[in-house]
Amino acid sequence: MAGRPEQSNSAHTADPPRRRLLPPGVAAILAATMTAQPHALRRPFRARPVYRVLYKRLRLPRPFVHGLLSGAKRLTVASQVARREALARDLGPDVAMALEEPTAARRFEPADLPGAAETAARCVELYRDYRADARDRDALARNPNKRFLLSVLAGNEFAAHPELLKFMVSRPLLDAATRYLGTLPVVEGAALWWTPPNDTVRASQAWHIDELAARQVKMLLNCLPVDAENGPVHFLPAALSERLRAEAGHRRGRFNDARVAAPGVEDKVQASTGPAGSGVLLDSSRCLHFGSRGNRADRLVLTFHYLPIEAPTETRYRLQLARLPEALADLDERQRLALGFG
Ligand SMILES: O=C(O)CCC(=O)C(=O)O
Repeated sequence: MAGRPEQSNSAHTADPPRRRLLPPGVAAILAATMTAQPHALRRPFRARPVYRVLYKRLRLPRPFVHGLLSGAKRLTVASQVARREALARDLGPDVAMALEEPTAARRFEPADLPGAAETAARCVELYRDYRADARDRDALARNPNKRFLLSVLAGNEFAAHPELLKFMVSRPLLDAATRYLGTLPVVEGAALWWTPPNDTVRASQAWHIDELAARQVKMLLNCLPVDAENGPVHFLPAALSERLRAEAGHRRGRFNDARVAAPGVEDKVQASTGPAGSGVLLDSSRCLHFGSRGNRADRLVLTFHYLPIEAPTETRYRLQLARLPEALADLDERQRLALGFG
Protein backbone atom coordinates (compact mmCIF):
# COMPACT_ATOMS: atom_id res chain seq x y z
CA MET A 1 0.00 0.00 0.00
CA ALA A 2 2.92 2.34 0.83
CA GLY A 3 4.08 2.85 -2.76
CA ARG A 4 0.82 3.90 -4.35
CA PRO A 5 0.15 7.33 -2.79
CA GLU A 6 3.80 8.19 -3.22
CA GLN A 7 3.67 7.46 -6.90
CA SER A 8 0.58 9.47 -7.49
CA ASN A 9 1.84 12.35 -5.29
CA SER A 10 5.16 12.53 -7.04
CA ALA A 11 3.40 12.46 -10.39
CA HIS A 12 1.36 15.43 -9.29
CA THR A 13 4.30 17.48 -8.25
CA ALA A 14 6.67 16.49 -11.07
CA ASP A 15 4.41 16.98 -14.13
CA PRO A 16 3.97 20.45 -15.57
CA PRO A 17 0.32 21.54 -15.63
CA ARG A 18 -1.44 20.19 -18.79
CA ARG A 19 -3.57 22.37 -21.04
CA ARG A 20 -7.02 20.92 -21.24
CA LEU A 21 -8.56 20.74 -24.71
CA LEU A 22 -11.88 19.39 -23.42
CA PRO A 23 -13.72 19.78 -20.11
CA PRO A 24 -12.92 16.71 -17.93
CA GLY A 25 -16.52 15.31 -18.08
CA VAL A 26 -16.63 15.43 -21.88
CA ALA A 27 -13.15 13.89 -22.16
CA ALA A 28 -14.18 11.02 -19.87
CA ILE A 29 -17.35 10.29 -21.85
CA LEU A 30 -15.40 10.43 -25.13
CA ALA A 31 -12.74 8.05 -23.81
CA ALA A 32 -15.40 5.62 -22.54
CA THR A 33 -17.23 5.70 -25.89
CA MET A 34 -14.02 5.16 -27.84
CA THR A 35 -13.03 2.14 -25.80
CA ALA A 36 -16.57 0.70 -25.56
CA GLN A 37 -17.40 0.82 -29.28
CA PRO A 38 -16.29 -2.48 -30.84
CA HIS A 39 -14.30 -1.93 -34.00
CA ALA A 40 -15.19 -3.37 -37.38
CA LEU A 41 -12.68 -6.09 -38.26
CA ARG A 42 -10.99 -6.31 -41.58
CA ARG A 43 -12.97 -8.28 -44.15
CA PRO A 44 -11.29 -9.97 -47.11
CA PHE A 45 -11.65 -8.42 -50.57
CA ARG A 46 -14.95 -8.76 -52.41
CA ALA A 47 -14.50 -11.75 -54.72
CA ARG A 48 -17.90 -11.85 -56.40
CA PRO A 49 -16.91 -10.15 -59.67
CA VAL A 50 -13.85 -12.45 -60.08
CA TYR A 51 -15.93 -15.48 -59.11
CA ARG A 52 -18.48 -14.63 -61.75
CA VAL A 53 -15.83 -14.41 -64.45
CA LEU A 54 -13.94 -17.57 -63.42
CA TYR A 55 -16.86 -19.78 -62.54
CA LYS A 56 -19.85 -18.49 -64.50
CA ARG A 57 -18.21 -17.11 -67.62
CA LEU A 58 -15.06 -19.22 -68.06
CA ARG A 59 -16.74 -22.24 -66.42
CA LEU A 60 -13.60 -23.26 -64.55
CA PRO A 61 -14.14 -26.17 -62.13
CA ARG A 62 -15.70 -25.22 -58.83
CA PRO A 63 -13.04 -26.76 -56.52
CA PHE A 64 -10.34 -24.85 -58.40
CA VAL A 65 -12.18 -21.51 -58.19
CA HIS A 66 -13.05 -22.07 -54.53
CA GLY A 67 -9.47 -23.01 -53.65
CA LEU A 68 -8.00 -20.04 -55.45
CA LEU A 69 -10.33 -17.38 -54.00
CA SER A 70 -10.45 -18.86 -50.54
CA GLY A 71 -6.65 -19.18 -50.42
CA ALA A 72 -6.22 -15.55 -51.47
CA LYS A 73 -8.72 -14.40 -48.85
CA ARG A 74 -6.99 -16.40 -46.09
CA LEU A 75 -3.79 -14.49 -46.78
CA THR A 76 -5.51 -11.15 -46.23
CA VAL A 77 -7.03 -12.11 -42.85
CA ALA A 78 -4.63 -14.82 -41.63
CA SER A 79 -4.65 -13.86 -37.95
CA GLN A 80 -8.43 -13.67 -37.86
CA VAL A 81 -8.70 -17.10 -39.49
CA ALA A 82 -6.40 -18.52 -36.79
CA ARG A 83 -8.39 -16.86 -34.00
CA ARG A 84 -11.72 -18.08 -35.40
CA GLU A 85 -10.43 -21.65 -35.76
CA ALA A 86 -9.06 -21.57 -32.20
CA LEU A 87 -12.47 -20.44 -30.90
CA ALA A 88 -14.10 -23.34 -32.76
CA ARG A 89 -11.68 -25.79 -31.14
CA ASP A 90 -12.47 -24.29 -27.71
CA LEU A 91 -16.23 -24.76 -28.07
CA GLY A 92 -17.57 -27.09 -25.37
CA PRO A 93 -19.15 -30.46 -26.19
CA ASP A 94 -22.79 -29.39 -25.67
CA VAL A 95 -24.10 -27.94 -28.92
CA ALA A 96 -27.86 -28.32 -28.79
CA MET A 97 -28.59 -27.65 -32.46
CA ALA A 98 -25.54 -29.50 -33.87
CA LEU A 99 -25.72 -30.64 -37.50
CA GLU A 100 -24.63 -34.22 -38.13
CA GLU A 101 -22.15 -34.74 -40.96
CA PRO A 102 -24.26 -37.23 -43.02
CA THR A 103 -27.49 -35.23 -42.90
CA ALA A 104 -26.17 -31.66 -42.47
CA ALA A 105 -29.70 -30.50 -41.73
CA ARG A 106 -31.74 -29.95 -38.59
CA ARG A 107 -35.40 -29.08 -38.52
CA PHE A 108 -36.73 -27.32 -35.43
CA GLU A 109 -39.99 -26.32 -33.80
CA PRO A 110 -40.49 -22.91 -32.15
CA ALA A 111 -40.00 -24.42 -28.67
CA ASP A 112 -36.56 -25.80 -29.67
CA LEU A 113 -34.99 -22.43 -30.33
CA PRO A 114 -35.22 -19.44 -27.97
CA GLY A 115 -36.26 -16.32 -29.84
CA ALA A 116 -37.57 -18.14 -32.92
CA ALA A 117 -41.27 -17.37 -32.34
CA GLU A 118 -40.57 -13.71 -31.40
CA THR A 119 -38.31 -13.24 -34.42
CA ALA A 120 -40.95 -14.73 -36.72
CA ALA A 121 -43.58 -12.40 -35.25
CA ARG A 122 -41.33 -9.34 -35.72
CA CYS A 123 -40.71 -10.33 -39.34
CA VAL A 124 -44.45 -10.59 -39.93
CA GLU A 125 -44.87 -7.00 -38.62
CA LEU A 126 -42.21 -5.78 -41.05
CA TYR A 127 -43.86 -7.72 -43.88
CA ARG A 128 -47.26 -6.21 -43.10
CA ASP A 129 -45.72 -2.70 -43.24
CA TYR A 130 -44.10 -3.61 -46.55
CA ARG A 131 -47.42 -4.66 -48.03
CA ALA A 132 -49.32 -1.74 -46.50
CA ASP A 133 -46.83 0.70 -48.10
CA ALA A 134 -47.33 -0.97 -51.54
CA ARG A 135 -43.64 -1.90 -51.68
CA ASP A 136 -44.86 -5.40 -52.63
CA ARG A 137 -46.37 -3.99 -55.83
CA ASP A 138 -43.12 -2.17 -56.65
CA ALA A 139 -41.16 -5.41 -56.17
CA LEU A 140 -43.51 -7.34 -58.45
CA ALA A 141 -43.36 -4.58 -61.06
CA ARG A 142 -39.54 -4.64 -60.95
CA ASN A 143 -39.48 -8.44 -61.25
CA PRO A 144 -42.35 -9.27 -63.61
CA ASN A 145 -40.99 -12.79 -64.29
CA LYS A 146 -39.90 -13.57 -60.77
CA ARG A 147 -42.67 -14.17 -58.30
CA PHE A 148 -40.54 -15.85 -55.63
CA LEU A 149 -38.02 -14.91 -52.94
CA LEU A 150 -38.69 -11.18 -53.18
CA SER A 151 -36.73 -9.31 -50.53
CA VAL A 152 -38.76 -7.46 -47.92
CA LEU A 153 -35.39 -6.68 -46.29
CA ALA A 154 -31.88 -7.55 -47.45
CA GLY A 155 -28.25 -7.19 -46.40
CA ASN A 156 -27.35 -4.04 -44.49
CA GLU A 157 -30.99 -3.01 -44.15
CA PHE A 158 -30.94 -5.31 -41.11
CA ALA A 159 -28.79 -2.68 -39.33
CA ALA A 160 -32.08 -0.94 -38.47
CA HIS A 161 -33.35 -4.14 -36.80
CA PRO A 162 -30.91 -5.14 -34.06
CA GLU A 163 -33.48 -7.50 -32.55
CA LEU A 164 -33.20 -9.60 -35.73
CA LEU A 165 -29.39 -9.40 -35.75
CA LYS A 166 -29.40 -10.59 -32.15
CA PHE A 167 -31.32 -13.69 -33.14
CA MET A 168 -28.88 -14.34 -36.00
CA VAL A 169 -26.00 -14.52 -33.54
CA SER A 170 -27.89 -16.28 -30.75
CA ARG A 171 -25.59 -18.89 -29.28
CA PRO A 172 -27.54 -22.07 -30.12
CA LEU A 173 -27.36 -21.13 -33.82
CA LEU A 174 -23.87 -19.69 -33.81
CA ASP A 175 -22.46 -22.65 -31.86
CA ALA A 176 -24.07 -25.14 -34.25
CA ALA A 177 -22.58 -23.32 -37.24
CA THR A 178 -19.17 -23.03 -35.52
CA ARG A 179 -19.04 -26.75 -34.71
CA TYR A 180 -20.10 -27.76 -38.21
CA LEU A 181 -17.79 -25.36 -40.08
CA GLY A 182 -14.77 -25.77 -37.77
CA THR A 183 -14.38 -22.01 -37.55
CA LEU A 184 -16.25 -19.16 -35.94
CA PRO A 185 -18.09 -17.93 -39.03
CA VAL A 186 -19.57 -14.61 -40.11
CA VAL A 187 -23.24 -14.03 -40.77
CA GLU A 188 -22.40 -13.29 -44.37
CA GLY A 189 -25.81 -12.51 -45.81
CA ALA A 190 -29.41 -12.11 -44.70
CA ALA A 191 -32.80 -11.56 -46.30
CA LEU A 192 -36.45 -11.58 -45.41
CA TRP A 193 -38.09 -13.29 -48.38
CA TRP A 194 -41.67 -13.19 -49.53
CA THR A 195 -42.96 -15.68 -52.10
CA PRO A 196 -46.43 -14.99 -53.48
CA PRO A 197 -48.51 -17.58 -55.38
CA ASN A 198 -46.72 -18.58 -58.60
CA ASP A 199 -46.53 -21.30 -61.25
CA THR A 200 -42.88 -21.13 -62.28
CA VAL A 201 -40.06 -23.66 -61.85
CA ARG A 202 -36.99 -21.49 -62.29
CA ALA A 203 -33.61 -21.04 -60.61
CA SER A 204 -33.91 -21.95 -56.90
CA GLN A 205 -37.37 -23.46 -57.51
CA ALA A 206 -35.58 -26.46 -59.08
CA TRP A 207 -33.33 -28.95 -57.21
CA HIS A 208 -29.86 -27.46 -56.79
CA ILE A 209 -27.05 -26.85 -54.32
CA ASP A 210 -25.71 -23.39 -53.42
CA GLU A 211 -22.47 -23.31 -55.35
CA LEU A 212 -20.81 -20.31 -53.73
CA ALA A 213 -18.93 -22.35 -51.09
CA ALA A 214 -17.99 -25.95 -50.30
CA ARG A 215 -20.05 -25.78 -47.13
CA GLN A 216 -22.15 -23.30 -45.23
CA VAL A 217 -24.94 -23.24 -42.68
CA LYS A 218 -28.15 -21.59 -43.81
CA MET A 219 -31.18 -20.78 -41.72
CA LEU A 220 -34.67 -20.76 -43.21
CA LEU A 221 -37.07 -19.61 -40.49
CA ASN A 222 -40.78 -19.91 -41.27
CA CYS A 223 -42.28 -16.57 -40.24
CA LEU A 224 -45.85 -17.44 -41.22
CA PRO A 225 -47.15 -21.01 -40.87
CA VAL A 226 -45.93 -23.12 -43.80
CA ASP A 227 -47.88 -25.96 -45.34
CA ALA A 228 -47.62 -27.73 -48.71
CA GLU A 229 -49.48 -24.84 -50.37
CA ASN A 230 -46.91 -22.25 -49.20
CA GLY A 231 -44.06 -23.74 -51.27
CA PRO A 232 -41.86 -24.97 -48.39
CA VAL A 233 -38.16 -25.56 -48.88
CA HIS A 234 -37.61 -29.26 -49.70
CA PHE A 235 -34.26 -30.92 -49.11
CA LEU A 236 -32.35 -34.21 -49.10
CA PRO A 237 -29.69 -35.27 -46.58
CA ALA A 238 -26.15 -34.26 -47.51
CA ALA A 239 -24.66 -37.76 -47.96
CA LEU A 240 -27.54 -38.86 -50.18
CA SER A 241 -27.30 -35.62 -52.17
CA GLU A 242 -23.58 -36.21 -52.68
CA ARG A 243 -24.19 -39.80 -53.81
CA LEU A 244 -26.92 -38.79 -56.27
CA ARG A 245 -24.81 -35.98 -57.69
CA ALA A 246 -21.80 -38.25 -58.09
CA GLU A 247 -23.91 -40.90 -59.86
CA ALA A 248 -25.40 -38.28 -62.17
CA GLY A 249 -22.05 -36.54 -62.80
CA HIS A 250 -23.73 -33.33 -61.63
CA ARG A 251 -21.33 -30.39 -61.50
CA ARG A 252 -23.45 -27.22 -61.57
CA GLY A 253 -26.92 -25.80 -62.10
CA ARG A 254 -30.22 -27.56 -61.91
CA PHE A 255 -30.49 -31.20 -60.76
CA ASN A 256 -33.05 -33.31 -62.60
CA ASP A 257 -36.36 -33.92 -60.74
CA ALA A 258 -36.60 -37.43 -62.19
CA ARG A 259 -33.50 -38.56 -60.27
CA VAL A 260 -35.10 -37.52 -56.99
CA ALA A 261 -38.40 -39.20 -57.91
CA ALA A 262 -36.55 -42.57 -57.95
CA PRO A 263 -37.48 -45.34 -55.47
CA GLY A 264 -35.41 -45.16 -52.30
CA VAL A 265 -34.82 -41.44 -52.77
CA GLU A 266 -38.24 -39.82 -52.89
CA ASP A 267 -39.13 -40.96 -49.37
CA LYS A 268 -36.00 -39.23 -48.01
CA VAL A 269 -37.18 -35.80 -49.19
CA GLN A 270 -38.16 -33.52 -46.32
CA ALA A 271 -40.27 -30.39 -46.54
CA SER A 272 -39.77 -27.68 -43.94
CA THR A 273 -43.41 -27.19 -43.03
CA GLY A 274 -44.60 -26.07 -39.61
CA PRO A 275 -45.93 -23.20 -37.53
CA ALA A 276 -44.45 -19.73 -37.42
CA GLY A 277 -41.07 -20.02 -35.66
CA SER A 278 -40.31 -23.48 -37.04
CA GLY A 279 -37.75 -24.01 -39.77
CA VAL A 280 -34.55 -25.67 -40.81
CA LEU A 281 -30.83 -25.12 -40.42
CA LEU A 282 -29.04 -26.80 -43.30
CA ASP A 283 -25.90 -26.94 -45.36
CA SER A 284 -27.40 -25.76 -48.63
CA SER A 285 -24.02 -26.21 -50.33
CA ARG A 286 -24.13 -29.98 -49.68
CA CYS A 287 -27.87 -30.73 -49.45
CA LEU A 288 -29.88 -30.70 -52.67
CA HIS A 289 -32.87 -28.44 -52.14
CA PHE A 290 -35.52 -26.25 -53.74
CA GLY A 291 -38.42 -24.08 -52.56
CA SER A 292 -41.12 -21.57 -53.49
CA ARG A 293 -42.52 -23.99 -56.02
CA GLY A 294 -46.25 -24.33 -56.64
CA ASN A 295 -47.25 -21.75 -54.02
CA ARG A 296 -50.98 -21.33 -53.73
CA ALA A 297 -50.51 -19.01 -50.77
CA ASP A 298 -47.84 -16.57 -49.55
CA ARG A 299 -44.71 -17.69 -47.76
CA LEU A 300 -42.46 -15.50 -45.62
CA VAL A 301 -39.04 -16.79 -44.50
CA LEU A 302 -36.11 -15.19 -42.76
CA THR A 303 -32.85 -16.52 -44.16
CA PHE A 304 -29.24 -15.94 -43.17
CA HIS A 305 -26.02 -17.82 -43.82
CA TYR A 306 -23.01 -18.56 -41.71
CA LEU A 307 -19.88 -18.78 -43.84
CA PRO A 308 -16.19 -18.99 -42.94
CA ILE A 309 -14.66 -15.51 -43.17
CA GLU A 310 -12.48 -16.80 -46.01
CA ALA A 311 -15.42 -18.29 -48.01
CA PRO A 312 -14.63 -18.09 -51.74
CA THR A 313 -17.33 -15.56 -52.59
CA GLU A 314 -20.22 -13.56 -51.18
CA THR A 315 -24.01 -13.55 -51.41
CA ARG A 316 -26.09 -10.94 -53.22
CA TYR A 317 -27.61 -9.83 -49.92
CA ARG A 318 -24.37 -9.32 -48.05
CA LEU A 319 -24.42 -8.12 -44.44
CA GLN A 320 -21.44 -5.95 -43.57
CA LEU A 321 -22.22 -3.40 -40.89
CA ALA A 322 -20.14 -0.24 -40.56
CA ARG A 323 -20.84 -0.05 -36.83
CA LEU A 324 -22.41 -2.27 -34.27
CA PRO A 325 -25.87 -0.98 -33.24
CA GLU A 326 -25.90 0.23 -29.64
CA ALA A 327 -28.65 -2.23 -28.78
CA LEU A 328 -26.06 -4.99 -29.34
CA ALA A 329 -23.54 -3.69 -26.79
CA ASP A 330 -24.03 -6.79 -24.62
CA LEU A 331 -22.98 -9.35 -27.26
CA ASP A 332 -20.15 -11.69 -26.25
CA GLU A 333 -16.88 -12.01 -28.18
CA ARG A 334 -18.11 -14.84 -30.43
CA GLN A 335 -21.31 -12.99 -31.29
CA ARG A 336 -19.41 -9.78 -32.12
CA LEU A 337 -16.99 -11.71 -34.33
CA ALA A 338 -19.92 -13.29 -36.17
CA LEU A 339 -21.07 -9.77 -37.09
CA GLY A 340 -17.51 -8.76 -38.04
CA PHE A 341 -16.56 -6.80 -34.89
CA GLY A 342 -13.65 -7.22 -32.50
O1 LIG B 1 -36.88 -21.68 -50.00
C1 LIG B 1 -36.74 -21.44 -51.19
O2 LIG B 1 -37.59 -20.93 -51.88
C2 LIG B 1 -35.44 -21.78 -51.85
C3 LIG B 1 -34.32 -21.37 -51.03
C4 LIG B 1 -33.03 -21.67 -51.69
O3 LIG B 1 -32.91 -22.30 -52.69
C5 LIG B 1 -31.83 -21.14 -51.09
O4 LIG B 1 -31.93 -20.41 -50.11
O5 LIG B 1 -30.75 -21.48 -51.58
